[in-house]
Amino acid sequence: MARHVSCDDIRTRFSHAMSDMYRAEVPQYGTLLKLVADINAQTLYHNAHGQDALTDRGGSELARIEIERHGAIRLGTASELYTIRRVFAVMGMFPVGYYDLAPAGMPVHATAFRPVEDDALSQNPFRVFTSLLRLELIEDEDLRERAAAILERRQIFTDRLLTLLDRFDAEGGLNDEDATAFVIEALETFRWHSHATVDADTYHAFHQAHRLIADVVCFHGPHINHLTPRTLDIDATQQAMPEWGITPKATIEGPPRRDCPILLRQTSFKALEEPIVFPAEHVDESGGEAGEEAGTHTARFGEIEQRGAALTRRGRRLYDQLLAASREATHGLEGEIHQRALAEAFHDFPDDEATLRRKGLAWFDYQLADGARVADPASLPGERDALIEALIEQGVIRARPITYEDFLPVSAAGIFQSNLGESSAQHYATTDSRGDFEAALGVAVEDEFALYEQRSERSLAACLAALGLSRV
Ligand code: OOG
Ligand code: NI
Repeated sequence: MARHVSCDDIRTRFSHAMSDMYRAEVPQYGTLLKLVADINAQTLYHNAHGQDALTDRGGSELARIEIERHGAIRLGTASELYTIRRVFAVMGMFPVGYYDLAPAGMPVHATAFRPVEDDALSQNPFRVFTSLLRLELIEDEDLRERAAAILERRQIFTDRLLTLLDRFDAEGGLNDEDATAFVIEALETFRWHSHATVDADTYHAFHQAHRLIADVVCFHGPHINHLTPRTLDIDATQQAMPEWGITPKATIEGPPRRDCPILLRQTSFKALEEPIVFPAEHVDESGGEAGEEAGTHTARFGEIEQRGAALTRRGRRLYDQLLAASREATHGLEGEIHQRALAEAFHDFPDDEATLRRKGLAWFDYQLADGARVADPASLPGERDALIEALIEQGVIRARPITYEDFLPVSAAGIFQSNLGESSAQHYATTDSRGDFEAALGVAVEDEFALYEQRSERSLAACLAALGLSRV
C-alpha cells in the first residue's frame, strides 16, 4: 500500500493553496501580506529581544511566522459542521474551544479548528474560526423556515471530497495522489461564488433580519471571509496600513500594547462591496435568464493579528475583568488615545514574565539551558514551585511564555461587527447552547486551558527527568 502523507503536510499544502486562492480573489490580501512581511523584518532587525524570544524554541516560532494564517467560515447546518470536522481532521486540525457570539448580538456560535500538538503547531499552526448559524435565533417564523429549507438543499462538499473523507476514515490516511486531490476538492468548499442562490427579495429579507444570515444562507458555500497573517508589531502595521492604501478599523481589539504581549491583538480592514448576481425571480417563458439582477454583497475582509502569551484560567479571569471594567474609560475613543486609556485600565495586569509565571497568570514552556547541570542537587528545595524557581535562578532551566493559539470572543464580536456594520448587533436571549453545538459537531470541543497546561507540564517534566529530579 502506498505511504500516507502526514496530516501536517496536507495542512500546509492546503493553507498555501487557500492563501493563493484568496490572494487571487482579494488582491488587498496580497498587499497586506507584503506589508506584514515588511514590518516583521523591521521588527526583528530592530528588536533583538523579539528575535530571541521567537528563535528560542529551536527557531520554530520564527519559521512559522511567515506561513502562519488564520481564516474564518460561517456554516449553515449541523450536518455541514459535522462534515467540516472530518475535513479538518484530515489536516490534523481539531475543534478547540467554544465561542458563543449571541451575547454580543451575533446569531452564531463557533469553535476554532487547529493543530494541538507542539510539533504540529510549530510546523504550521493554521487555524480556522468556524461558526454555525443559529437559525433558532431568527424571530420571524416564516423566514426561519425558508432559511432552513434553502440550507437543506445545498451541498457545500464535492462528491469526490466525501469519497476521500471515507477513505481517510477507513484507511487512517491518504496517499500522495489522494492528498493532492483532497486539497483541490476541499478548496472548492471555501471558494467565493458571485451567484447568489436566492432572488434579490429573499436576499434582502434575510439581510434585513441580520446581515450574517444573508451571508450564510444565500450562497452556494461558506466562502472563506478572511485570512489573517501574524504581525510582530500590530501598532506599526496598523499605522502603516493607510500608506499602503488600506483603511483599518479605528481600534485594535484585545489587550493593550505591553512589554510582555498576552493573548491576541487584532485589527481588520473593512469588507469589500462585491458585485453579485441574483437569479431571476421567475424564470421567463423561454426559460432564459432574462430576469437576472445585479447586486452587491459585503462579506470578505482583511485582518492582522499579533499573538502573545496564553493565559491560565486565573490570568484569563483577570483579563476579562479588566477588559469589562475598561469599557467605560475607552468608550468612543479611537487609535492611540484608545490604546492609552486601555493601557491605563490594564495597569494591574503584571507586565513582566517572572511575575506572570510566579502568580500563575500565564502558561510557560520549560527548556534546559545549553549544557545545564545542577551543581549541588542536595541544596535544592524539595517543594516543587521553589525548586523550579531555584533552577530558573541558577540558569539551569529557561521558561518561555507559550504562544496563545486561540481566539477571543469579545474581539471576534468586534471583528464581526466592524465588517457587518455597527448596527448589526442585535439582542438575543442567551441560552446555553454549547450542548447543541457539540451534538452537531459530533464530538466535544477540546478545552484550550487543559491543552496549554499539558504542554507546560510535559516540558517541565522532561526537564526534571533530564536532571534526575523527577521525584518532586
Ligand atoms: C469571524 C470573526 C472572528 C477572529 O479573528 O476573531 C475572527 C467571522 O467574521 O466569520 O475571525
Ligand atoms: Ni479573524
